[in-house]
Amino acid sequence: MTRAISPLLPIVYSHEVAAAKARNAPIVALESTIITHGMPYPANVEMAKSVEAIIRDGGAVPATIAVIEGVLHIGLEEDQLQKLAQLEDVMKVSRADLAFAIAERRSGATTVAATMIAAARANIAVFATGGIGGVHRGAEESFDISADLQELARTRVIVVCAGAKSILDVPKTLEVLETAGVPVVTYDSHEFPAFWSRQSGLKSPLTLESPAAIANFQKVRDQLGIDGGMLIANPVPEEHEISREEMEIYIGRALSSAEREEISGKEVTPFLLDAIFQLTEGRSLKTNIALVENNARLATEIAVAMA
Ligand code: PSU
Ligand code: MN
Repeated sequence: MTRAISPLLPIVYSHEVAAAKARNAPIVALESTIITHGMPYPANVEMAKSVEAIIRDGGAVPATIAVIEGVLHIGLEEDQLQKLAQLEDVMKVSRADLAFAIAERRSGATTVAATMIAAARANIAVFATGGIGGVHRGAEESFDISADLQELARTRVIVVCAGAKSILDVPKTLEVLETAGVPVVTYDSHEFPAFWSRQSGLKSPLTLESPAAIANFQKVRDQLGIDGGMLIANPVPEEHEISREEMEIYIGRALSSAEREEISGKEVTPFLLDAIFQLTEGRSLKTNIALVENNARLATEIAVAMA
């Protein structure tokens, strides 16, 4: 149930996104939490710029989404992107707090869930990111399940990711997606990927082998009147992957420090990512950047195929 955007909502399109909308050109949405909470400066802004360039090269227009001083931005100008990447106290904004950030004139970086809401309101059908949030290990105690999963169930956006990070409980994450009726499609592989690694040991619920097939699948969902999003899992390119066995060691250590330091709620994901960055001496970050770039490429091909 998408309500029309109120003309009073403070929303601003970047110049290139406004032009793309006017000529009905393909657009790919991008989140901003990955910039502010997922990677250190200046690697974060370099990643954001290279991902935008990849989307332009593929014949679509990038729309990085963020809230800046209470205004919802669909697409950022370069100076805005530079500034956002260096902000210290930017909120991490999900479904629960997107409206809060706007109402209170705050600046907020959008998670997968909040980016999907904004993209759907702006009629953008495809969104590229790194990894989605999911069911955390130990969720049976902590109840820590990302709002990203519910958003995938309700909001019609195709989210291209590299699978679920193995800091999560990946089998439980797939179970919740199945319960919510979210198609999980792995691109060109029968195994669901685990972000830094191509392998998770889990079979992918669905597999498709071309952007055209993904676009066609979405078309049939639309014809059936099935709303909600879908998740495309795109395995990290082999030359950039860190094996599952090796990652397990770092993840175990990162999870122990999180427990020791009593990290909870929204801080969990950024804390673990940073701990793993330290433990791998920066290799995890290189892999993270490579997989986001790879996802931007595929998302662009899907957006072009849908146009
Ligand atoms: N995975 C990453 N980097 C990130 C995130 C996930 O590798 O920055 C962010 C995304 O924005 C995702 C959010 O939507 O973390 C999930 O957070 P939570 O588990 O608190 O919902
Ligand atoms: Mn959480």
